[in-house]
Amino acid sequence: MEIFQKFKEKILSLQNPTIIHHYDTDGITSAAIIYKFLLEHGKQPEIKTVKGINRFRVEELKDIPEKIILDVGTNHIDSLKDAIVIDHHYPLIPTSNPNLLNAHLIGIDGSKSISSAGMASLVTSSSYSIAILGAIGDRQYPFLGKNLDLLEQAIKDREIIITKDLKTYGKYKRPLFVMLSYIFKDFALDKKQAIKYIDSMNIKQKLNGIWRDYNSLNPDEKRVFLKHVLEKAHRLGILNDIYGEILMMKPFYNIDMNELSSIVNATGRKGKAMVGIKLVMGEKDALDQGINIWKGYQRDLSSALEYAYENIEYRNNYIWLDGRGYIDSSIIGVVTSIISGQSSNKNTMVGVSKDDDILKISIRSNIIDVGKMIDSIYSENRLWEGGGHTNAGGFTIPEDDLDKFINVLEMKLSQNSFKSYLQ
Ligand SMILES: [Mn+2]
Repeated sequence: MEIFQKFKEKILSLQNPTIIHHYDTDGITSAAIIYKFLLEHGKQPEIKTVKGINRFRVEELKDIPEKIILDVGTNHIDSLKDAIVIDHHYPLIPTSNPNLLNAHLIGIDGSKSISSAGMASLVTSSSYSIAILGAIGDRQYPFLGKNLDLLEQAIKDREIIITKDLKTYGKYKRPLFVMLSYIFKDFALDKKQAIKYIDSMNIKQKLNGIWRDYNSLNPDEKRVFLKHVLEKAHRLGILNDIYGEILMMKPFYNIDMNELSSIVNATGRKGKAMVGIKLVMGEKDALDQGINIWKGYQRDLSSALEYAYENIEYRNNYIWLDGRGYIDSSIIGVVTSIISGQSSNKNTMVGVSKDDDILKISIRSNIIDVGKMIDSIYSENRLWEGGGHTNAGGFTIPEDDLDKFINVLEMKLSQNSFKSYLQ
């Protein structure tokens, strides 16, 4: 489309651009695509990573000259002075700013069929595999529409290969028993059982004192190992969850793209997005750094979950988690998702965390349409910025407004009202 060419020219016309990007996988992959493209055209772009843009953050960003904003910014473009925004989030406010390239405004469904990384790859006509990694990060599968076109292009260019294998985490650089603890609950609770189980297959678990990983097994060992693991998974009814089609991208043919996406996501959330950017640009050294960051992120996540389990409150129509001061705003969303998803009952869960005096509120539900309820609250109070989809969404509000916010939320969730937001 002509519009992508127009934005290609726009970003190439900048002298010393600053790339401002969202800190998740899609934001990082978008940044990598634009960064790589600008480097190839002799520019030296700066990079700035943000957790999000809300009206409190606009002030610190608006005076940066020659901004290219990726995977955030649609709703603030008019206050961001000449910023070029490439995004796929649904615009909450009507705008006809010529510097906004938003999927929804050019007839592409940005929630399902393209990520910001996909938009960036169409602008630069490059990096189709990185675009797919962005879509995986935003959980846009099965691939539809533009994502499917990008995947086909990446396969044609031999940037992505598809094969069948374990879909689990930890095939690269994690001991076999650790990898199995991600698959089987009994092994998660008792790692010694996992070690015994692998011993029973006559597979050597250490080489020169170092634990071996799945990728280092020879074909015979792999066959034996898979036979046992797949049988166990079949007995437990989780075979399709752990085995099937996987995607791998150049030059990381020993790690699947789902896992790569988790690693990249962790780099951003731990304040090391540059490692993620170098990683998706294909620097092999960055992979080991990324894995170490991912391990640290997993530790943060388990201590946040521990805190959450001890502190959740079952209120009338929802589960409440106040993580202020204990759970980082980069983690509250995933913690809320995990706890809400683990409950066998239908539930709505609300988690809150704090950045300075701004609160991040995460809402998850399998009863009400979260996006619909958020839109309704936002339409009544434009100072509480929010957005979401059917099952997940959230708000950014000033801390002083918390009591008022809870009142509004409880009213929306009350017996009389919540029927209008059913999924
Ligand atoms: Mn995105």
